[in-house]
Amino acid sequence: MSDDRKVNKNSKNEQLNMYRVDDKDKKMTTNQGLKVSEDAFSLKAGERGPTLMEDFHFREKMTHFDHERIPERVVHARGYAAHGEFELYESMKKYTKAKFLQEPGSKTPVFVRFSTVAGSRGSGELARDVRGFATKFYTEEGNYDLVGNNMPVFFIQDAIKFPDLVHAVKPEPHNEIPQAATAHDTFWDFVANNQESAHMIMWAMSDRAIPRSFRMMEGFGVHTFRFVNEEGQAYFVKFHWKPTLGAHSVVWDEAQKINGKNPDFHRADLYESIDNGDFPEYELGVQIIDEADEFKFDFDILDPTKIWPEEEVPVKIIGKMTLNRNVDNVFAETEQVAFHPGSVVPGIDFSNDPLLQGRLFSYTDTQLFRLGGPNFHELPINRPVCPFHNNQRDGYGRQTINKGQVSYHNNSLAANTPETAKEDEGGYVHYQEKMEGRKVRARSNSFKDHFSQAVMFWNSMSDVEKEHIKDAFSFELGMVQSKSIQQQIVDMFANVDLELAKTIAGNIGVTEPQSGGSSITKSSPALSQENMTKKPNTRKVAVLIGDGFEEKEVKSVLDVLKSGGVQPEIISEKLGRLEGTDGLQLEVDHTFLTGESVLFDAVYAVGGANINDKFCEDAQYFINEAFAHFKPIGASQSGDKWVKNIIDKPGVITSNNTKSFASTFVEAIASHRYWSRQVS
Ligand code: HDE
Repeated sequence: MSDDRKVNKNSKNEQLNMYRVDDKDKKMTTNQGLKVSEDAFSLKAGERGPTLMEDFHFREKMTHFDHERIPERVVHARGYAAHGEFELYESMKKYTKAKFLQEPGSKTPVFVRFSTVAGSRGSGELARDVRGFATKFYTEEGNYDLVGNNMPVFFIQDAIKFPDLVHAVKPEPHNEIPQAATAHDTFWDFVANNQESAHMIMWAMSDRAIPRSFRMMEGFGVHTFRFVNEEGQAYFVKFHWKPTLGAHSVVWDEAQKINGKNPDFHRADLYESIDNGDFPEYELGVQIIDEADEFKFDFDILDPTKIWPEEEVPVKIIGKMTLNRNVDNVFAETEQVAFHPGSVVPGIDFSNDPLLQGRLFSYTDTQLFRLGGPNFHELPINRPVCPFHNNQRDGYGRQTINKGQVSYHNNSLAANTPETAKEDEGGYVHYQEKMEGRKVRARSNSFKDHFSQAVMFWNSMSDVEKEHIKDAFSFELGMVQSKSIQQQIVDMFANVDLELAKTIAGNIGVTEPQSGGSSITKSSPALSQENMTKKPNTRKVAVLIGDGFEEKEVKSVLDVLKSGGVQPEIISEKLGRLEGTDGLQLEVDHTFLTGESVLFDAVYAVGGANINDKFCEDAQYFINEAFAHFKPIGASQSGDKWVKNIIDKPGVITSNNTKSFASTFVEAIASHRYWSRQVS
């Protein structure tokens, strides 16, 4: 039998090349290949007469346009994606026979799509929401999809509730309000009536729901999966992505403003970073539990509303994914990509998590509708890099031209081929888990503790993260109309922390719960973003600068910023060039109209000898807003007039009062935010 499954490292890109078309410098043709002589005037009966049916070019152009849209994803509609590669650090041979996890140094092409969940395709990207983090590994054994989120737990424990959850979170059906938001009655009504959501709600109310960048968020497979090794031995496994830049967030006021100023903020950040060669990187981590230890924990390891605390089950880092290539065409790749948690390779298997089990049905079903038939695996972005052979035939949009007479199994006309593969030939064999039980519509008692880990999450937050959670609840419930729902939620979260519940009750004007709280003191430091890597790399600094700037000082600061990996962008009253004291010219990137403070990580206030009052006003506004969002602010000698009132506050640095100003400023930028302005 021929072995046509050998693939090379760049095969996905090479495969895509077969489909890439560059229309530049070409003659225009119809879809039948006929050269077109006129594209601006339809064919008419006389110059002022009616358009003729005969105009096949007009009809083809218009018909194609009329059919350009496909249904958006029912959830995760707003997304953005990039290509990259995964490199293995350490062999996982002991735990799994998956080929792409065997050889240290081996590389596998990947495609990753990030998304928000609730909003429609055109919604703002800074919504308070979960982020999808879906990865397709194009392995030589077929596609493996790790379809995860940026939060490690989920709202519900059984997939049968998913349509209810999604109906509740989507805009309310009678008026289609609000878009991309959980801050409304039906969502919170669902929460109050489905207390299993408590842990996930704590995550959704935390800073994790408003990430600074797709490049700065963790990813989680959420469910418990199985690794199976060559000997047939199985382990429970959870997957983690850890961004090398650390996980960071914006503040809520900023998120809302960014949605107005630049609703494409996250996609632009990803696109530009890859374009600039600042490739986003995420390390892959696995938590592994021996089968024998399945019942050793104080939670059920199959419950998707529970994490395995990293302090109890360490995350083993096994490789790194680098996103290094933007898509060529968003529709063809990002929109048409079809993920499925059931796309696995030998060595990776499922657990009985009832949420996962339901997903295994839903994803194919949704693709059939969204991509218009059963041949979506033939779309260039979805094709595995290894060949595929079976007896499936026909259907809308079929591209493969299957040769021969036989399209059934078993057969003798084609010597019973395509033939099934034995396990030692790479055939996928489901893990032979021993099963027993009665058919019941029920949930295990071991899934019924809904609050212990919500409390652990709360215990693990820093003071400022707790403040943000209180504010988030107060905002969300402040938008809810029903007093009864507000009260039910406050009472529900009294089970997590009494003071949290009382604060929310006070803010939204409902009765403070008198009892509640928890005796659980367990915490998991790994859950706080405050404890994560902080780096200056790729942070954007707004340089507020005008004509006649102090050249020597500015140039040396900009050099240090750049060598620290920081990206300064020049902001002034008008576009064009600015001139320094000794003739140095700087090109302006944005005016105060297009370059708002919420779009930057820090500000460097410079000014110049020839600025006007308007510049001063705009700069002051810019700096005040950055200060209110806890951002580092650096001021040059001439810029220090704008920081007079805040000069003694944390994270405000001037070249007048700091010796090694530039490097101190870079450190300040690395620290992300100066929360002590809020809590002190
Ligand atoms: Fe999904 N989910 N989901 N989901 N999900 C979809 O598939 C579904 C769940 C996730 O960028 C849909 O192609 C059910 C958990 C991501 O294309 C749909 C349940 C997690 C994406 C679907 C869940 C996810 C989706 C909509 C409850 C994290 C976007 C369009 C059991 C582990 C993938 C589509 C992309 C998309 C169903 C719960 C992640 C309808 C039934 C838990 C990242 O099939």
